[in-house]
Amino acid sequence: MRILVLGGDGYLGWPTALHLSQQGHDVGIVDNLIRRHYDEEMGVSSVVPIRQLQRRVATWKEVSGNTIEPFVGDLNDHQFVTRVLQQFEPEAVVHFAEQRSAPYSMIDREHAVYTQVNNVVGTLNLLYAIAELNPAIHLVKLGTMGEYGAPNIEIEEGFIEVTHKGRTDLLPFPKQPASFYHLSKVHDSHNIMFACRIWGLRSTDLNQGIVYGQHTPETALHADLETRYDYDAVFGTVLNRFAVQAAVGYPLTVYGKGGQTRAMLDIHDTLACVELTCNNPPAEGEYRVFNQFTESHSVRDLAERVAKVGSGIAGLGEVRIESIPDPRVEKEEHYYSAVTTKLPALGLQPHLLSDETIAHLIETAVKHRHRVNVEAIRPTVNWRTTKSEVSVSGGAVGE
Ligand code: NAD
Ligand code: USQ
Repeated sequence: MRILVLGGDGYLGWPTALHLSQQGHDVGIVDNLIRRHYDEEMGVSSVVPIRQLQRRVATWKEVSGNTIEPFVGDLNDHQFVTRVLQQFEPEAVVHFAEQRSAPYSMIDREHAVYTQVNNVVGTLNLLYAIAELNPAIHLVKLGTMGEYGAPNIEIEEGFIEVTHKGRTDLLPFPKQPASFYHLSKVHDSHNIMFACRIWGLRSTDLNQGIVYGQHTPETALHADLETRYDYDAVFGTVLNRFAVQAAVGYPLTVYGKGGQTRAMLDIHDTLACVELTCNNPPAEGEYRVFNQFTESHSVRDLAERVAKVGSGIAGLGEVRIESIPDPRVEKEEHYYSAVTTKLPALGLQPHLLSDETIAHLIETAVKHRHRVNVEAIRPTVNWRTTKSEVSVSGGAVGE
């Protein structure tokens, strides 16, 4: 299949592109490299050094014999989007290319506006280009479990049957997102569903949980193929952050009571879910939602797992946990249960969180711990204010 991976220079897009290429698909990458500039803006960088896109692609050709075609440009530039689709002629477009940090979107007005414009307009440009050039293209869109929030009822897979005043309908599951970033995903979902309805497009919205892990079979083949590993308070996600904190002797930063429970998955399963989805496209006009996660954990449980594993690693000493005031506005103790049946039905074999995976993450961070800026660990973005002070110096766009 010819598959275009948008956001293919990012944490998930790069290993997904490698995986699809390794499986024999013809892969192209689109990215405007903005993620590397957020690092400069925030004064941080990935714990594991990442190479420039051209070098990554050249090394992949040397290692695998496969070509990945890179297109550098912005999805907000609709002429660029049209040109790339015309040139590459994809059968599937996997869309990872958005600003994906909740704290980044909550820094101030400018960052909220940037996030929503970047994400919503980029996706709209893509929908128009697909409708005009080839409506048969399968749009595989990365959404997020956070679109649903944490309701006090079970979260269904995209839709819920509602009976109201004696009448019944299947309706989109209610959305209660917890940041302007998560809201951008909700807006995207509505736009995609509408485009499928009016133009007969076909799309799968992958409502993905929080991803953890850094190695995949393909990234492990060469140091130039490594993907990002973020630990800072703006772009680091919770389990990856805890692993780096354990590696540098920083007490694990549990926000508030730590009862926040989230759907999660190993990075290996992200790659498998995307491939299964590409291989099983929806019908013309169909808009599907798959809940893409394999397990749920509370933040406190994750911290306890990391502390236990970290404390057993020679040279790290006892890993401590610290409860710090929650910089976000969110429920700190709540019911959480979500359905996921569609990806397992297509054959997903989950990699559940193991002590080995946690140890591997910590050991990877130990190897590169000289690169960690401990100042970047403490959260600086506060949901309760309209303007937060964040670090603005240093950082590297890639090595
Ligand atoms: P990332 O920031 O590492 O990668 C996103 C990539 O998209 C970056 O390389 C960036 O330069 C590029 N990009 C952003 N805006 C663009 C634009 N306008 N034009 C072209 N390129 C653009 O993020 P990630 O962690 O790899 O996440 C990828 C996707 O998966 C995101 O949509 C995110 O919302 C979703 N997701 C991520 C996680 C997670 O835990 N990382 C969980 C659920 C969903
Ligand atoms: N948290 C802590 N301590 C930390 C960091 C986070 O307690 O040091 C808590 C947060 O308060 C939150 C939870 O952990 O309750 C998850 O935070 P996160 O930063 O790991 O994840 P989130 O902001 O939800 O965003 C990440 C990705 C985003 C993706 C989302 C999936 O950055 O792109 O959409 O996970 S989901 O959570 O399902 O929406």
